[in-house]
Amino acid sequence: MKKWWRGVLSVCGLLFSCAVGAKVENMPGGPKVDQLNLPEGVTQIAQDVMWLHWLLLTICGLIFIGVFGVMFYSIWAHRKSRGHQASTFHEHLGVEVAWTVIPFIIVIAMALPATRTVVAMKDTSSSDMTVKVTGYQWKWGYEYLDGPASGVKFLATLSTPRAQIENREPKGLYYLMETDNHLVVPVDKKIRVVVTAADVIHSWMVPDFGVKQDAIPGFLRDTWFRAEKPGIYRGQCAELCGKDHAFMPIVVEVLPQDKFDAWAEEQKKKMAANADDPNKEWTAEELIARGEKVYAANCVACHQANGKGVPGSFPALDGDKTVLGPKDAQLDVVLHGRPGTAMAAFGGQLNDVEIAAVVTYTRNAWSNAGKGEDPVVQPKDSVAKR
Ligand SMILES: [Cu+2]
Repeated sequence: MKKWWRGVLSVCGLLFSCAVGAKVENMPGGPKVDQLNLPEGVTQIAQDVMWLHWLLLTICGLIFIGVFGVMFYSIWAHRKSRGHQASTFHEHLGVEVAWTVIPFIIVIAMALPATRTVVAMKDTSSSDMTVKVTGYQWKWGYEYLDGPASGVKFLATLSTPRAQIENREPKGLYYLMETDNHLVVPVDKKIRVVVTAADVIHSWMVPDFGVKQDAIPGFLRDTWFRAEKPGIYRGQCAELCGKDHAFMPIVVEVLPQDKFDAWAEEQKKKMAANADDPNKEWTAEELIARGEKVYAANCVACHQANGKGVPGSFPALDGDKTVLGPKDAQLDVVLHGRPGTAMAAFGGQLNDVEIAAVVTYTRNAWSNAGKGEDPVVQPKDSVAKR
């Protein structure tokens, strides 16, 4: 056997054994193993998009074969060695009309069904429910504007453990495609989605719904879907939005109406129970315990769990002079961000209890404990600094 052939065989063997060893499975609601086609989808729009995709691809494929077939045949059949002479005619009315009219007809034939689907995608009228979606670096915020869950709002953050991301643990089935909270909607209802962003451009994409809408700061864009089957569907941010662009997945749970109503009731009760009172005095222990959770959900991606940051990109908080200095300066940075850097303004996403808790946490975590000024920051300090 030739040497190179043996090399090819061993590489193939290696690839095959990796594929077997890794035991990759289909991700329910997400991509399938070796999936090449678009997902079947659970909305009319998704099915229309799939049909259009194949229609247009087929037309383009036939044109490709036709044009290149004629070209290669002509080159082969009229080659010089056969004694062919180049013809020298100029202007041919019949040919010129044909190559104008035929492509025009093809373009119109392709545009008609495509336009019908694009118009249907943009028709958000007479919806049953409206949800506002806000893109943040790097998570999604959801707010129910009407319907049984009216007033319910929450953030959906990546829930894949850091240990899997840092290769300290084997990767799970839903690696980077799972969130702590799901957008929950009723089945067979027209859900209008109003999309915006708080920092940079993101894009809210759920392939199974045939939905992909840019989230642009300062603008409201809307789209819609009507999921025909209950289940969990997964998507991702589809507009490059910075370091953790790949870490802000979308999980949508479609429930039967009665289950959705029960979920809405439960969320409202939970929100009432968790409503934070910014006038309450908290103990240091309470603030630190709450702050640790806020830190894990909002700060850990850049400043890291050990507070050391990422040298050259994101500053350490462990031993940082703002964190150890007067509380007002740190509150100002956390509430309003630091212009010209990646430090976002968290005043719009977190309430005053969460802000005070996370600031208190950073002042008492790692080697900062007992070193700085103002070790305990109360929610009312955050209110005053807004
Ligand atoms: Cu994004």
